[in-house]
Amino acid sequence: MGRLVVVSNRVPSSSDRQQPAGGLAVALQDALSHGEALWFGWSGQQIAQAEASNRKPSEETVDNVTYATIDLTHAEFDGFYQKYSNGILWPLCHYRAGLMDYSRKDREVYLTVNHLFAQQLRPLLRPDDIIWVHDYHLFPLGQALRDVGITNPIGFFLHIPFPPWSLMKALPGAERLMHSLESYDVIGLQTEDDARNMNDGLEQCGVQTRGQVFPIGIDPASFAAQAKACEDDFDVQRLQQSLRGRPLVIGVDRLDYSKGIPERFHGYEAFLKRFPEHKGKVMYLQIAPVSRGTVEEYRRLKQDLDETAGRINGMYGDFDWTPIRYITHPVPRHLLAGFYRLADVALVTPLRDGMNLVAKEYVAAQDEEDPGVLILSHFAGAAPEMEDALLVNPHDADEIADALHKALTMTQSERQERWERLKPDVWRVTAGSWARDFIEQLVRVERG
Ligand code: ADQ
Repeated sequence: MGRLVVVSNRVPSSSDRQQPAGGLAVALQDALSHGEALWFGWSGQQIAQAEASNRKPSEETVDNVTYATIDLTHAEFDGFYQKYSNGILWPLCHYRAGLMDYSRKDREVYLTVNHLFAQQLRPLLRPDDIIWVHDYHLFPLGQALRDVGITNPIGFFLHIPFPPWSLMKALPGAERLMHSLESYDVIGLQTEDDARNMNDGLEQCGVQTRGQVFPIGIDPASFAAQAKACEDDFDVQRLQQSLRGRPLVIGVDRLDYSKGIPERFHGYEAFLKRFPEHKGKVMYLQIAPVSRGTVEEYRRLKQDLDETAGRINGMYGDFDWTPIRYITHPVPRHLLAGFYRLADVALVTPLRDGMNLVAKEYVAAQDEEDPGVLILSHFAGAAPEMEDALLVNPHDADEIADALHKALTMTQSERQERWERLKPDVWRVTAGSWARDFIEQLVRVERG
């Protein structure tokens, strides 16, 4: 096999690479460690239009991996990243067409940046490279690479859901987008539902290619070891002492409307109302670092959450008890692992999610003698593999309330049985196996 070339919107910075905080960097760690590799994408830097004409990728090689990045102009960042990727494709793929703020101009910028990626990547490519493109920012990159003469095998993986064609076609130019997918040799999606939706769309548009399912996982062994090693960490101990023997319910999400955090707060409120015996006797910690804070919809969400948490704390709290501890800054990964292990219950209730790695991390972090309970939304991509979690409809506050009560009163033996049944899948489908399976398919294409 030739070199593996990964293309994603963002390339992790050198500090992110030293301590990858989840996401793609962690998932690809294993795949990038075998042989020579190139990772190409946006640097995260913005430049003025005047500096754009003589742009060239800047390259940095660390061990066997070369990281090549380009800067985007302010207008490219705005149209490609903020508006089209995060203001149109993200809501639409999460079944929220109503939040889509479409403009033809942004679509043009999106296509232009995809062509820019192709032009800038082309001189760095070798004839025997295999190319792996990631996520919705780069749907048309395969086509753009073919347009500049690249004939290498190209794969595409979509990390987020793919909606039914009846919804997807609300996107002006959706058919063109589906046709552009024909340039890929392998297309990967997270779940059977996503693959069915995409394949139906491809069929309706008369496109021959088809998507396949490659569910993503975590590195459970190292995550479990990290969680255990963190038990005595100063900050984990601080959290434990602050609980004063009360059970801990934890939520960990990027602050995003797809994660269902307001609905979760309402579920917790319904729980306090309907099961008052838990008042003052439980702690709910929600960690939700601000993401995409410059997009209007995300600002509105943050305001809504600030208000809802404040209202619930004001209404149900007491002078010695705060119902929701809510923080909007990130927590280092090793501490997260320790917090998960300490938590008696995890609330993972997205309205729609490609996979949701937090659910898998929570299972991996548990103490097998005394595991906690996972409450998981039916609409997380992880749900079909995790039927022994307490599965809930996140839109139903009472269902979340019932699940919380059930989790907090569950016997130790039931908790153990459920966890024993959740564990094998988390250990079987890992980040490493996901990347290996996908790359194997691409290599098969290369061999013809
Ligand atoms: P995300 O939407 O970012 O990813 P998710 O899979 O839950 O969602 O989390 C990715 C990583 O970020 C996890 O490793 C998690 O620990 C970390 N993370 C989340 N919240 C955090 C917090 N508050 N503090 C610190 N770290 C936090 C997208 C898709 C998902 C899909 C992944 C991978 O939206 O559905 O599972 O890609 O394909």
